Formats: sequence, structure tokens, C-alpha cells
Amino acid sequence: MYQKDIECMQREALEALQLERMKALLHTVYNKVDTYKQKFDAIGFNPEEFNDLAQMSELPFTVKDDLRAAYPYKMFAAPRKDIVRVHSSSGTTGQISVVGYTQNDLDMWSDCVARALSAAGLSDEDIVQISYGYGLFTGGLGAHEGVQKLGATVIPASGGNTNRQVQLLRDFEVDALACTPSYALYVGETAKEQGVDLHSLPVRVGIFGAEPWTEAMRDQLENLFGIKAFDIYGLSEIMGPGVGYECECQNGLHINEDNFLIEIIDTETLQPVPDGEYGEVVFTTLTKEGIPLIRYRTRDVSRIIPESCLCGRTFKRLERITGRSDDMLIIRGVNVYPSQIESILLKMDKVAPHYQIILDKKGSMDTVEVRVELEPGVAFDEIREIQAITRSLHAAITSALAISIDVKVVQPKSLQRSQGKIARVIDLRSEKE
Ligand code: DLL
Repeated sequence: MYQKDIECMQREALEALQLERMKALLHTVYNKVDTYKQKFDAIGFNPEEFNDLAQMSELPFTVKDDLRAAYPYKMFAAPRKDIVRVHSSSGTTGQISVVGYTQNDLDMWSDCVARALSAAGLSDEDIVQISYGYGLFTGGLGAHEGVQKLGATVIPASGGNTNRQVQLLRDFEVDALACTPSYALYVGETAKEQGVDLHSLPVRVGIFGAEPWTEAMRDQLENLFGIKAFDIYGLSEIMGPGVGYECECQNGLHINEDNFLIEIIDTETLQPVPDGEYGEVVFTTLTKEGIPLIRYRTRDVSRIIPESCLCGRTFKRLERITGRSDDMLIIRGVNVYPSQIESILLKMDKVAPHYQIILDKKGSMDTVEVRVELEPGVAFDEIREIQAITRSLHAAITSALAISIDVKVVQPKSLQRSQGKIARVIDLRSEKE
């Protein structure tokens, strides 16, 4: 499923394809989606006048609230009878948003996922266990159809029942595990507790995504399982898994640019920034029929890696997502993403890769505490040892982030494990208001 003719297209040809698709898309949304007709009319934009990708920055953005206001089907561009599947975003805050797929959309999606699996070194010879949740969440079914498209064997395990996950991984001779990185860690930990030697199993690839994770977490997972761990990126509003994928270089997410046009914008000026600079990721769906989106603001923060990739693919690479702007903590005036804290913790000795960031209030003061588990086998009652570990964690965070954060080392296995997307930040402040 390596589609070299597309994935390694000359830039000029790719941009010509994008322009052609963009013109058709603007025509469709203007005529079929009220939200876009209103947005375009409001700024006097005539879709017929779009003839250069440089005009992208003149187009209005789409935000989550547009989708919420259109709940459930009002932004669909295809007739309801052509919609063959519906998914929705996780909707942690307020109303969920609904995304509909036509059969062509599903075909395009499974193609994108198959490219990702193939770039991770998988083929129709392999067995892939999907431990992303199945259901309205796009992870399970999205990955599932990609595996089938590749011609590999799919084990639709879904999330949860972790003992069973280990059993499947071992007994079904699975080659690749697809789930969130935090869940992979839990599966690996459970396997170890059961005395399963993960390095002796056939599993050799991890397809991990749906939440921010770090290079340090990649090292942990690769060592724990004896695998190569690949990042996969996506979001329900745009498609689900497979918007971006890592190749054998494991250095950034190639964006499926024949289907998705990517921009990075400055969140203050809302203007596009040059490749290499950080900002908010914005996508336009070039080929989707069900619910095409123009300049959708993802809230994800990252940058385009400007150098070309050694693998030969010409699709732009998005650096791994630092985090969502909504998850950014402002600690005494300093902006910090949980992933920056993860990078530091996971490099330290004697602590396990399980942590939480607790936001709380003391009087009118906001407080932040990082809780991290002690590695199993290190004696928790060795007060001096615990103090020394705490001090060195504190010093490492202070020197890397230039802020002082309270650190608490907790007992092994005392923090909640995730079976899907993990919540790293626990905010107790609202309970006290
Ligand atoms: O998480 C789709 C997905 C499923 C991607 C399985 C990869 C694998 P949502 O639930 O809508 O969709 O959440 C989308 O999750 O905007 C990012 O903030 C975050 N996210 C997704 N993939 C990654 C990743 C799915 N590889 C939101 N790295 C996105 C960091 C990710 N964050």
C-alpha cells in the first residue's frame, strides 16, 4: 500500500492537484453548506475567484463551535442517504460534534491508514491487534478498515479487558499493536506482571496515537515491548487516524497532503507562519464529501519540519504534537505543556512512566503538583531515597522549564491507568469554587 506515485509526488504536481481540488471544494461547500455560504458572503468572497493556493489565508476559519451549532447534520455537504457512517468527537466539553462519511470518504480514509501501516513496515502478511476503542470514537473502526485495506489480518480487540489484550497479543501471534501510547504502557505492564516475556513475542510494531506523547515515551515503549513505535495522528472532525503518519525515519508525521491541506497559523495574528515555526495546526479537507471543512482550527500546536525526509516522501512532515492549546498550563506566567513535563520525568531513574499533574488552589493561589510513581522494586519506605529522588526531579524540572513545581513521588501502581486517552491533568480547582 506504499503509494509512491502519490506519497513522493513532485511538489509542483502536488500543489496543482491541491489547487484543482480546492476549487471544486469551494464550489461544493458554497452551494451545499449554509454555514459556508454565510461565511463567504460575509466577507464578499466569491469561490469562482480562487485560483491560487496563496489565497488560502483569505478564507474564513471553521471552529468547533461551527460544528456544534450545526448539530447534528447541518454541515453535511452530501445528501443524508449517501452518508454511510457517522462518528463523533469525544465531546469532553459540552455538545459533541457529528461527522458523516460517504463511501468515498471511507475508502479515502482506509487508504490513508493503509499508507500509514505500510510506512511502519507492515504488509498483508501481518496480524494487527486494534486496541483503540470501537464506537463513535474514530480510533477503532478507522484503524480497522485501514488494516483490512492493507490486506493484513485484523484483531478487533477494542480497548479494555487488559488481561485479555495480553492473551491475544501472545496467543494470536500479533505483529503490531495499535492503541494509545498510555494504553500500550498499561498492556505492557500487565504482560510483565503475568510473567509474559514481551521480547520473545512476534510483536514488532506499535501504531500509537490519539494523545500527545514524547520521544522519551517512545523509548520506554520500544524497550518494554521490543518494538518500533510509530506515531499516527488524526482528529474526528477531519477524518480520524491517518491524517498524518510516521515513516521508517520516525521523525515527524507525513500529512496525507493529497487529501488534507495543512497550514500553521499564529494564534494571535491568525496569519499563516512559515514552515519551521510553531503555531496552531489548521486543516482543509480537499476530498471529503460528507462533511468537508475549510481551514478547521484544530487547537493542536506544532510546526512543519522544513527539511525534506530521507524516506523520499514529499508529503510535509508535522512535528509530533506538543499538545493542545487548551491543555497548556500557565504556571506563574510560564507556558508549559504536560508533554514537556513528561519528557523530563521519563528520563529520570527510579521512577515509572506513570504521572499526573494536579492543579489545585490554596486560598486564592493556584498550585501545581506533579505526581509520579516510583519504579516497582524501589523501596517506598526508604525515606532518604524518596527524598533524594524528589529533589532530583524537582531540580530537573526547575532547570528545564525555569519554574518550580511541587513534586510528589507516589507508590507504584497508585495512579489511575488509562484504557484509551489518558487524562494527564487533573484540575481540582473548580471543586473548590
Ligand atoms: O484521537 C483520532 C485518532 C485515533 C488519532 C487513533 C490517532 C489514533 P479525536 O478523539 O477527535 O480523534 O481527538 C483528536 O487528539 O486534535 C490531538 O489533540 C489528539 N491527537 C490525536 N493523535 C495524536 C497524536 C482521535 N499522534 C485530538 N499525537 C487531536 C498527539 C494526538 N495528539
